[in-house]
Amino acid sequence: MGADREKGKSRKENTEAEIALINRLAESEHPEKILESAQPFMELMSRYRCAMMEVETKLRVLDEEFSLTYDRNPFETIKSRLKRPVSIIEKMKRRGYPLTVEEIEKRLNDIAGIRVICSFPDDIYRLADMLIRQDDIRLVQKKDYIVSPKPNGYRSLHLILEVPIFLSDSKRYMKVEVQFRTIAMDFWASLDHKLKYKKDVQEPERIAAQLKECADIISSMDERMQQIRDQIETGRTGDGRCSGSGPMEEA
Ligand code: 0O2
Repeated sequence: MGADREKGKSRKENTEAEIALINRLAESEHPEKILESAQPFMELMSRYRCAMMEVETKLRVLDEEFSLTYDRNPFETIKSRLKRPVSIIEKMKRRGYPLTVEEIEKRLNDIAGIRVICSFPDDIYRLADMLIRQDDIRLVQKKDYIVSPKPNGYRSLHLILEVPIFLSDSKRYMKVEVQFRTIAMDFWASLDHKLKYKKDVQEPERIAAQLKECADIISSMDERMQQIRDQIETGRTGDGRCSGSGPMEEA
């Protein structure tokens, strides 16, 4: 009974603290500084960091095994990042969601982000499939911008995954966004990103049109490079026939 009263009291104090925090955030010129110092927010970010480490380790384990099976590494690099508090606040505000730790966790899929850069498009799908098939991973969403590129030419495979993290007294599923791209797609996306964030660009429409053209070139180049790699690995000719005689089996 006394414990219940205590629990009720601390819940009330939590709510009051949350309201006070939201008010301070709304009034402050640097809300990210306040959010950074808030304990529940810090705990949330720490859980995302753990989830990111989990997925990154899974990818590195797959890399190890893949390189033995296929005699090459499925990816060139992995980059991990936690979304900055200021970007979290901006995205929540832009979408009109309340600024609470619970809402942040519920609404945003990309706080923990991993970018996997592969050499060839088929390695992207092979790696993504191997990851999704793991029985502790839940696939929340798959956006295939390689099969269906964005109108500006953006191409990547995006997965939203949930991965369990084991804390001292509980197990929590946390969301991690994994973006898979080829080196060429990544090269394109970084230039496109500059266009998005640079304010004083002259003739942005013309630049966007040039970027779209480059995206198409990159797409056929990725395909061509993959075909050449297949020819090197299997001894096929460029027109899809084996370099030896006899009928050709389909890839
Ligand atoms: P940053 O700075 O890279 O983090 P959702 O997150 O699922 O609620 P959203 O944001 O529409 O909805 O998801 P989507 O379309 O999957 O895109 C998320 C991320 O993909 C972006 O994150 C970019 O990293 C990347 N992306 C998507 N479209 C483009 C594009 O046209 N060009 C480039 N360069 N990157 C793109 P952020 O938060 O926008 O940016």
